[in-house]
Amino acid sequence: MKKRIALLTVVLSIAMVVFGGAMTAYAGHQCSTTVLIGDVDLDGSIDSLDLALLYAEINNTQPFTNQLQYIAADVNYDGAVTMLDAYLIRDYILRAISSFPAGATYTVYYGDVNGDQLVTEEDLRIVKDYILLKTTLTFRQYVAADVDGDGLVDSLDASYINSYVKGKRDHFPVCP
Ligand SMILES: [Ca+2]
Ligand SMILES: [Ca+2]
Ligand SMILES: [Ca+2]
Repeated sequence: MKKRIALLTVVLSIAMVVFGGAMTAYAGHQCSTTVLIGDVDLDGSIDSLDLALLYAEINNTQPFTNQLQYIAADVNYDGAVTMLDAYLIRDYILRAISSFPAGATYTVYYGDVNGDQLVTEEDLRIVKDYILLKTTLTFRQYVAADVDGDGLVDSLDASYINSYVKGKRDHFPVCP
């Protein structure tokens, strides 16, 4: 029995070193947030409330207040929030389908605008181009670029990303 406990302790210690190391590397890497696809009100479950909010957005009676809602609502992953998404969420609630074309979740890596899961000069360039009206951002890029989480992508975000790329900061204001 004692041997077993000793063995368990060793295994747990190894696991802690391995996972602890991975978590440290991850935290130093960058922060992220994961959205449940179909969960339009971002409350963690997919139900008729999500469908109601989606209809309100499509009909322009009550536009989304959080950019993450667009990511959650675009369940067919075509880059737009339309009735096609509403039909799929309805079918999901009715259990006619069990998954979405966009998958189960989507993870936003803050500062990573080009989607390579790194924050580099390339991301900074895209954000600067957006500020100068030289390019547009998809809503997935928009959320990633808003590194201070104020709902806008502006020169403040660019300066945070610049500091991050230059190694002068190791996290963004939006990170927990
Ligand atoms: Ca929900
Ligand atoms: Ca869509
Ligand atoms: Ca911002």
